Amino acid sequence: MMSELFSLKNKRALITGGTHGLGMAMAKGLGSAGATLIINGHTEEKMNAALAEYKAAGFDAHGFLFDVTDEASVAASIDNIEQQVGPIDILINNAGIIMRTPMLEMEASDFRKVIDIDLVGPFIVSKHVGKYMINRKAGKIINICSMMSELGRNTVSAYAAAKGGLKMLTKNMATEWAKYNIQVNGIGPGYFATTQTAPIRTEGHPFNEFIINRTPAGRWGDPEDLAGTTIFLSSPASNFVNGQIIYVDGGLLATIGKPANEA
Ligand code: GCO
Repeated sequence: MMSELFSLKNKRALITGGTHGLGMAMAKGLGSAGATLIINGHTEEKMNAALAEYKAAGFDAHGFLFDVTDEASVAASIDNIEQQVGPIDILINNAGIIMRTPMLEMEASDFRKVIDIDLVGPFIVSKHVGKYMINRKAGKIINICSMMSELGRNTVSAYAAAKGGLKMLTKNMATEWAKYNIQVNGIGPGYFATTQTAPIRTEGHPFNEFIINRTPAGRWGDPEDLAGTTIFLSSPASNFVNGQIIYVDGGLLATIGKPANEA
């Protein structure tokens, strides 16, 4: 049945960094397909506000505060979730930060911090969720990659290195765990209208004009544009899809771009 192919009824989805932005948009998409939402965040205030928003929207949402880079905290939290809420069927490794600093001005400690959160974090969380999925011989893991998994850009060296690494970690996890009926894939969002891009998206900001011109769809992504791909990679519809990165980018990666004055 087509409807069952994309149904997440009776499934539980853990979304790291699910208190705002793209994480919240993807979580709401999974909730709309029937999933119970398990939201990770790292500040109580943001978590409480997010849970209120999810519940107001009619979603069954549970919140767990833990730092994705703290392996002891991750291990304990995943055990708690499995016991208190139930088996984690879907993991969305979304939590991440960006620092926009020219390389020569970037401290190695800051470079390491971005790598730690954006790449080592997904490794740690996947390890502790994955061991349960392996025991159950079923699971869906989606790593949130980026245009920077494929392209470089001035000032985002650490973020690009992390997101490029996350693309390859996705392929390696898919290789190791496909035999346990765990499908590991990635989503690469293009340029979306979120708080993370707000500083480079304001009206009249040169980057705002650049992205609108560089993206064939001629617009920034709306976080809701990610729901369909997230549901697809979390549902039975993708049971033979492994190690793929689906770019939801309005065509950005498909083109070399066009002159600013060309329609
Ligand atoms: C930037 C942006 C990008 C986007 C996204 C693109 O500074 O270039 O923040 O990193 O957020 O990652 O896929």
